[in-house]
Amino acid sequence: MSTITEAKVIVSSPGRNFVTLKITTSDGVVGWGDATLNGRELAVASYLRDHVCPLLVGRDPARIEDTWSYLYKGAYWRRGPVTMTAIAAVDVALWDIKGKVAGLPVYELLGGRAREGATVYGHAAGADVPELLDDVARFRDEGYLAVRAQAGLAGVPGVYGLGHGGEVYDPADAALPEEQAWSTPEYLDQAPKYLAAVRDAIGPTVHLLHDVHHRLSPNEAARFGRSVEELNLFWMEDPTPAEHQEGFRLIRSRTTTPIAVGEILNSIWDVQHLITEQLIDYVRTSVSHAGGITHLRRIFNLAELYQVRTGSHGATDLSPVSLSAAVHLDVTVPNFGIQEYMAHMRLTHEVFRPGYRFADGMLVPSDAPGLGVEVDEAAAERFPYDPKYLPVARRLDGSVHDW
Ligand code: EZ4
Ligand code: CO
Repeated sequence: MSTITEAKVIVSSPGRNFVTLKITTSDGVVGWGDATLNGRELAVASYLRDHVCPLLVGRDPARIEDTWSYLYKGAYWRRGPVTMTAIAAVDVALWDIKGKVAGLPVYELLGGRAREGATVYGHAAGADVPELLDDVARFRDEGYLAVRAQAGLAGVPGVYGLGHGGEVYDPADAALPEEQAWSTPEYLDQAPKYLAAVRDAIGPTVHLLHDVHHRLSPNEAARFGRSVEELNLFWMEDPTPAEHQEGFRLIRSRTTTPIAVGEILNSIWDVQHLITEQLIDYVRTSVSHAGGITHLRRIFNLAELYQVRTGSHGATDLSPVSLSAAVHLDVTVPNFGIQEYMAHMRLTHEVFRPGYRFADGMLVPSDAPGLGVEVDEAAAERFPYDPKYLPVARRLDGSVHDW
């Protein structure tokens, strides 16, 4: 029997921080997993190094389900972003190994392709409307079929979704959390106007998405959804914080604008009522933060029963290892909706060499065995951990708001 001989955690910052798990077997097969939790990277690194890696050595790498249950039930302490990200990294690395052992890409192990590739959306943003329209046009020129639009609000410095002029937008940009301003009245006034300008520019059929980023109450979100109904958004994302799943019933009953939720949720239990009560249209849980391929597939299968489609989180804080795993799963599930795709920066690709490629508005998975992603450990050592935090939002009266 093949056994796991080593499980090693690599913390590296090629352009941004990533936590990567490398599992090696007695046959010399290597599998990769992503354990990056933005702004809380070292907590997951410690969870893995101190509490999980010692339990993996000697185990059969083929027993993915057993290892998943062992780590989930065996911890006693269930769910939560740190635990579920750590389990995800192990799970994804074991799927990578299983594919390499079988000589098959992971999507073949998951039942084979149901589509040629995963349609993706890119992130367009601008400080004002003309800048946003230019950015939207750039994505259209690059062949994207779907684009997310975020713009600055006049009179409100530093709202979510705007870059600082770097190569790509990354909100975790400061050694200590940056403080940004927020005004719900300005947002409710200005956002529908800039989204209307984008819809006008791109025509009726390009998919247009928007991230509210947890900023509204259920009633405000209902009002927002109504005010953009004629713009035919593909979705409004995270209209209100999702700890309160019942809050979505109010939004749902008052607007037909589709709703997407789940990037900060970690388990099937966190999305159970959102799905079974049909309170959302798209579930955004990801491979890396919701327990890996094994658990995310369960969430997607549950969603299929209720006509909820997938729309996984895929920002730059999910490493190319996660994105590879996401694309393998995306092409196999019947209820695929869309995949978020923020292309990683050049430096990131000095460490991670993913096999997926962008074509016809889709990410097409690699046909190589396993996940088809290579990680250059020597290159990773050139980029030590660099503390970076997500911003905090304050209302104009100084009180803390949801960021
Ligand atoms: O703020 O990934 O839809 N995408 C997003 C992201 C998140 C970051 C947090 O780590 O909301 O930009
Ligand atoms: Co989001």
